[in-house]
Amino acid sequence: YDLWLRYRALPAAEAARLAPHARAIVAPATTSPMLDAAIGELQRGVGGWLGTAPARTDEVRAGAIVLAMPATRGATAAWFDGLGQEGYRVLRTRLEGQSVTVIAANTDRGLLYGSFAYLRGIATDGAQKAPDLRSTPRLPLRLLNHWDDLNRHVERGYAGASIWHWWNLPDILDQRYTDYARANASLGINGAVLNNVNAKPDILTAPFIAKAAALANVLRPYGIKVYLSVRWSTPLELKATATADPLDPAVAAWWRAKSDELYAAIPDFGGFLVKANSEGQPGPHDYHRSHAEGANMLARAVAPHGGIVMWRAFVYSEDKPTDRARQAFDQFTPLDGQFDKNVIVQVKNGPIDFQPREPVHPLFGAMPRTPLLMEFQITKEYLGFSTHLAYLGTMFEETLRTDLRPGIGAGGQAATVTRVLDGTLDHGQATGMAGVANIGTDRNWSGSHFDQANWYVFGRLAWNPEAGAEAIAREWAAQTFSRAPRVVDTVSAMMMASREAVVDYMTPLGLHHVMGTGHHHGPAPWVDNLARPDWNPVYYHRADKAGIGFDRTAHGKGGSGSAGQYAPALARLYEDPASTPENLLLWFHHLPWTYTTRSGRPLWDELVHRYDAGVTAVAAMQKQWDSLAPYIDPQRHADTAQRLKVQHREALWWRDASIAYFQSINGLPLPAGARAPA
Ligand code: GCW
Repeated sequence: YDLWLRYRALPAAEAARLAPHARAIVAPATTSPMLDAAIGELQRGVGGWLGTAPARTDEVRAGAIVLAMPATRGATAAWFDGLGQEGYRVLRTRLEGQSVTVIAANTDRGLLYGSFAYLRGIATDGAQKAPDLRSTPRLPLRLLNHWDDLNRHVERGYAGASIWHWWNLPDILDQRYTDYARANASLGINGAVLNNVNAKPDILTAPFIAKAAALANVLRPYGIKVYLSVRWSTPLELKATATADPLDPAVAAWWRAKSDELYAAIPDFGGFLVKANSEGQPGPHDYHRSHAEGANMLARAVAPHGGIVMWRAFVYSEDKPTDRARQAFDQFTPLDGQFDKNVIVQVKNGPIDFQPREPVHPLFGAMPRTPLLMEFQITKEYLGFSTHLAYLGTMFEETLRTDLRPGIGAGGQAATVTRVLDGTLDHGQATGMAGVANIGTDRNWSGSHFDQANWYVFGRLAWNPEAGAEAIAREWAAQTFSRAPRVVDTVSAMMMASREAVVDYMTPLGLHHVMGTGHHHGPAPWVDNLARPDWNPVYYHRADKAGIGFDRTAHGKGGSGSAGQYAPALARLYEDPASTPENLLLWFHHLPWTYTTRSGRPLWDELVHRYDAGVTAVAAMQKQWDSLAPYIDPQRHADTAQRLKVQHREALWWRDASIAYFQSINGLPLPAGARAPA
């Protein structure tokens, strides 16, 4: 339950190092809820480690932790240089003649983040070095998207029910809300969309606004703004208007009045998230209006209050059977430049749907006049739910570091996806990242202990997209399990290899969308009887007697052309199998089973080899985890071991079912040396 904020009693030697430097907390006299939250956390942390919490005082004394703002007596101006509104500096120094630890920031929000950074530093190094930290966030919007329904079901949730207890709100405030806010603040997450993008009109009725306002009150001291997902047709369904046409004045007036009502209840309300004309959701297309016309109408309703609209680009047509991977690009690029200033288009990391591996979404880098927000999925809809161990840090990092214009930046800075988000590539406006949360009422919050790491790494990368998945895995492991080098090395090694293992046993070489229909757990590459062709796995792998893969090139026979949606330098790579990264080979190409892969093996043999490698990697994780039994508490050790056992069984299932199915199509024998199906 404590996540990475465990604060257990320190071993004597470490406590002896920390105690002389954490004797009291000196804070600015003017107090605020955020400052109180920072002080409360420092007391909780140091109190947990040392047995007694340092008292708050306004007098600088030796060994104190001083929360300093520019007006603090004796403060050095240089501490605050370049910290902006959210950054912090932590250092050991002298103040008024006393040796102290300073946490410096321009704002109480910066002090809150600095306090958590100070605590993280001690939790990861055992108070060995004097703290010396400085950080500012690279992206302003660091958001969780909850796909939580108002009946507490969580869409694609694998960690219990929704933590939002809608029928007890607004009067009864669960302690979990505060602990949720603390965990997010420790990462710098500063916004939460409370409800599912498949939204219900009810969320905008007075009772639910009161409930959301009560949550906003709990989250505010931790620097977290509340946002809501809204259903396009809300005024129509609430029978307040006769249409939901965005150009109808009555519709616009309804949204304006609704926004005023929201801001009266939640003065710092963040804005709306919208899924429109996607998977059956209503939207402006129902009235022959564009996404831009729809988004702008809503944007104008919240603009007077400083609110934003996050308009999702997750769309694929119901009636035009073109390659699903190209449809968002086709629909949205013509709208570049048509969105109001306070609209941000929210784009999933890849063009299909949160697969274990996808190429980057072609909209990144293709909307130079529109700010784009990254949407990652923290909950593992397509990666084995909360049963399979898969650390997503490597996947997020792969997307963020993708060079959208390879070769072009030679000599300069690469055109990475991160630079689309921080605004330095094109349009100049920094946006951020949204993560579809994996949080629920399970005692461990995320379904499994290791899934806590995916919440953690999302938050840390949203703060600094260049932080490095491995460094983040190590600091998470140290805070969550133990600082013992053996534990940190082994746990982080498991994590770093884990996502590739999933790719290997589920969707090697660029295969995708071959999971069981609807629930998306387990293999089902054979399914071809669903209502829409683009829901069927066979549509995506296209295996036949001669070969396998989806031809997305421009020139190939029947190629869908989606490779050509990338900037020319990247498109060129993807157009040719020889230059396509092998891990995306079958995403972009339909190739004969005999095609020679980089290992020298024919494609069929390579595929079988990868399935095998995935299973072997899971067995290796089991061994690594077993070796840690002496270092990890029995409850968490056993829970993880059980999940790894299921993962191993299901990896075998994936391998054997996939191989058997593809053999039924190609009639090829198992390559020499491959393991016979278990
Ligand atoms: O990933 C898919 C899911 C749907 C989800 C949709 C979306 C909220 O299977 O459950 O709906 O994407 O992102 O809108």
